[in-house]
Amino acid sequence: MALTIQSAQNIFSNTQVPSPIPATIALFDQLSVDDQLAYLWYAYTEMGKTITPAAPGAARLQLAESLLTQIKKMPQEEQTQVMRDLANRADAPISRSYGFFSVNTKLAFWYELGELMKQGVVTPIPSGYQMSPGVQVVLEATKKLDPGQQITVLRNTVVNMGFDTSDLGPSSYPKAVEEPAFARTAPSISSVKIDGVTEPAVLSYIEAMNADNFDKAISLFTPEGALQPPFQKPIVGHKAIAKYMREEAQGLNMMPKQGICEDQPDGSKQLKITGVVQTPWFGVTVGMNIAWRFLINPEGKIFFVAIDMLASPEELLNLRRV
Ligand code: EQ3
Repeated sequence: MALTIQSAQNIFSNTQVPSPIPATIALFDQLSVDDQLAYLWYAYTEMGKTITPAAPGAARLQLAESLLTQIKKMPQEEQTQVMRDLANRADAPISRSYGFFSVNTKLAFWYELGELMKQGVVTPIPSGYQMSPGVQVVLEATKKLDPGQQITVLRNTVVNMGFDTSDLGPSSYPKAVEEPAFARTAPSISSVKIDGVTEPAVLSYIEAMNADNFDKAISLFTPEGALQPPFQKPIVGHKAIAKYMREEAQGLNMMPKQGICEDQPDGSKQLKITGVVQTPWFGVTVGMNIAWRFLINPEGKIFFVAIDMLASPEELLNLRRV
């Protein structure tokens, strides 16, 4: 039987535990725009007591510089309006430009705005703002998450801001810019060992990703292969996966620990591997507990891999189907 992405998405589904991240984001989405901005400020400053992101390099900040310069020159009311537009995904000039930014440029933009807020150059909370009880509910839900889950909530809210440019025609796209490289925080491990797993495609995948060697990683996929990032739809085909990896997978440190491999009657293999991933934004200070679910075709190529955020550290050992 031919492999399909739809059936691949369900492999090991009965070993999965629902993550608390989407529920927290759903609570956030219900807040008014001013409450969302206030929540982000409180959550970020609270988190900053224990973990802080690394400052983005000059090259990355340069991509956001023109917007930041405009905002710095604005009176307070206008600054607040820009932030409301971003949170509202409004079709306003700055929100539209932001909508074209890559994920990491969006994060760098907010990182810098956060610094300007700490310096008192930009106002964090709209003047006369009264906090609604809903903010406290989302903050309490956030406190219960582990640091890896907290930074995922923050990241996803930042990614979802700005005007949705996906439906605009290619003629409106700004000139594509090369993603600046992240400096690696740890030397990549050259020989990967995963308890219970010897599948060459999987070991080579981790090795290539830990060296930012995306050409090598892509060559391990079938031409119609797919990669499904956490809480997203599968990204299909070499070209789309390569674009995604260059934008979002640079500088990651992947530390798979254990896994299982199940041979299928058609010669394909299904593997589930759990371990920890570090992002260059937080380096060794935050480990995200994740799972990779691989479907390897009979020729040893990756047909599908899903990356899932785990609900709890206990789930790291939750490999068997029940
Ligand atoms: C200024 C302030 C505070 C207030 C204002 O009102 C609003 C906002 C938004 C503010 C600023 C907020 C800021 C600066 C937030 C910054 C958040 C950051 C830097 C978050 C970074 C998170 C990074 C994460 C969660 C990365 C996760 C990566 C993973 C899980 C990668 C997995 C992958 C693997 C393992 C693969 O094998 C394939 C690729 C893939 C990438 C999917």
